[in-house]
Amino acid sequence: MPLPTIPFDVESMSADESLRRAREFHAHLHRRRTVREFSDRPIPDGVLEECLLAAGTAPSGAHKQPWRFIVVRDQTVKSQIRIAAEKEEHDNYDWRMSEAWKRDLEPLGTDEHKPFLDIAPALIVVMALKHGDAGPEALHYYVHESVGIASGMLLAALHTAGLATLTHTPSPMNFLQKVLGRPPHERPILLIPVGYPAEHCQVPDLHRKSLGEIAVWM
Ligand code: IYR
Repeated sequence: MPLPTIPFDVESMSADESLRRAREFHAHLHRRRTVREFSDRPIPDGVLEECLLAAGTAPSGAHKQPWRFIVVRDQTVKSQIRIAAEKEEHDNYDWRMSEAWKRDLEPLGTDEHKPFLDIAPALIVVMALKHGDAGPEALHYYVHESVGIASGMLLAALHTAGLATLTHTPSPMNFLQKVLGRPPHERPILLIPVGYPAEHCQVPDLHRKSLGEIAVWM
């Protein structure tokens, strides 16, 4: 049975206004950077809640909303995550990653040490739900695509609220399920430390691809 419908509440604007907003949004997102040095300054009440609700507006396959966001603020749990992540990352940097991969990471200056997992006031673990909470019969569709879109919207929302993020991907990530005591149909996809950058935080001088490189017009 199709759902009842409601009028679509689109914001109408002039061509000038449209261009102005598009430019402003681009400039705003262009300032987002992955930050690896965090301060322990707390996040104001309510901000994470709103950003998660914003992420939850993402489109998803058959509107199944196949995501769950685990927000870790407890210092003991954060430390457990750091210890487990550093163990995996030690193996990654030691023997799991190819020489070419490590060369590609060199400009970013990453290594197996992850102090930000202790220091950032919150870690958001993005979970993909393989199926619904009701069981394997509650099918989900396009789970990775849906969760990827929601994660992008979450990063944009957090940036808009003046927060810094790090899209961290310790691999393999199954230790998170165990540390967090989550059920097997929740698969960790991303670990996002959130907070404020450390004083004098530096980021690599990256360059983003030009429009000519990222878009093809037909
Ligand atoms: N997960 C490792 C390695 C790593 C991989 C990629 I691809 C990056 O863009 C950055 C790091 C780590 O977090 O150190």
